[in-house]
Amino acid sequence: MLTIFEKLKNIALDIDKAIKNEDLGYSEHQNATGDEQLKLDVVSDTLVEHHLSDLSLVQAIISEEKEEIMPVNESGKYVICYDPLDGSSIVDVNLSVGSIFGIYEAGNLSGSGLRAAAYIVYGPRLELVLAVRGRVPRHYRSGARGLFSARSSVSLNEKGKLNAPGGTQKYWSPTHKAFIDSLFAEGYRLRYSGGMVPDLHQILLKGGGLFSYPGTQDKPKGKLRMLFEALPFALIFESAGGQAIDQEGRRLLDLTPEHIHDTTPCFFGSDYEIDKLKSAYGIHDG
Ligand code: AFP
Repeated sequence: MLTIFEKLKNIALDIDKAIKNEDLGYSEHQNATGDEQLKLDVVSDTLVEHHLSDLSLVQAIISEEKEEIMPVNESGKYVICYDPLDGSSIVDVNLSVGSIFGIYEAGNLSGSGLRAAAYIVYGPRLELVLAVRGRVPRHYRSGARGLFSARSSVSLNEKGKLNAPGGTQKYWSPTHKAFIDSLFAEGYRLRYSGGMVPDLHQILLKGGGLFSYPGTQDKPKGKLRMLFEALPFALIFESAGGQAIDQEGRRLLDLTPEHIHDTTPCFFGSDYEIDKLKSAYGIHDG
């Protein structure tokens, strides 16, 4: 696993350089879910592929930008699912964006098969958060010589102050709207950039809050992809002492996608906000 983490640091440095220097225009392609691909999406995907495809530990890689699974080494122990550049729609206006990685047991592409997860934040600083199942996530930041040094462990308080509500409001259900309004009425502050990596990173480092991307009238199954986005962040939130559930109150880590590009409604937060969400949605534990 350490070899994979070392590779992620190299990927972070390379994609960071590409974001700063490469053309921000569109390529001529769409990705597997029909989104227009930026040239930078393609470059980032190629960089990740280049770094991960020479690891004997890796059986296959699955990219948000690729339709199919890409085999690497048949006897590898892990399958790595990744979103090489999350936040394509905000990179042109110079907001922070990220990369997300889920490291799954080969043969078990599901929440229960997720062994470790990581994300990189390309912001004013380059940062990395790594979580191995059963251990508290670690937070790293790059320094003057590009080397990553450990900052601290990441842990959530019982309750936070931030509210990051995703999706188009006019398509929210009345239940969801009433719930989001009730958090603001309690004093929660709006923090939403349109990039799940910086939005969730902010909640994690500030000790709590809620990020939601519900099923909506226009996207009943939500927007965020299970293998590349929702499950990796679920592992990171649970490892930090928080919760991550879907709209029926199921732990995201109990879910299994039918297809590699499946999406799910998802909610990430500290205990207080997730418990409040469950009661607003009429979800009973057990
Ligand atoms: P893009 O990569 O197309 O910018 O999408 C980013 C994202 O998948 C995720 O990072 C955001 O949280 C979410 O979409 C924002 O979606 P809305 O704009 O619908 O709230």
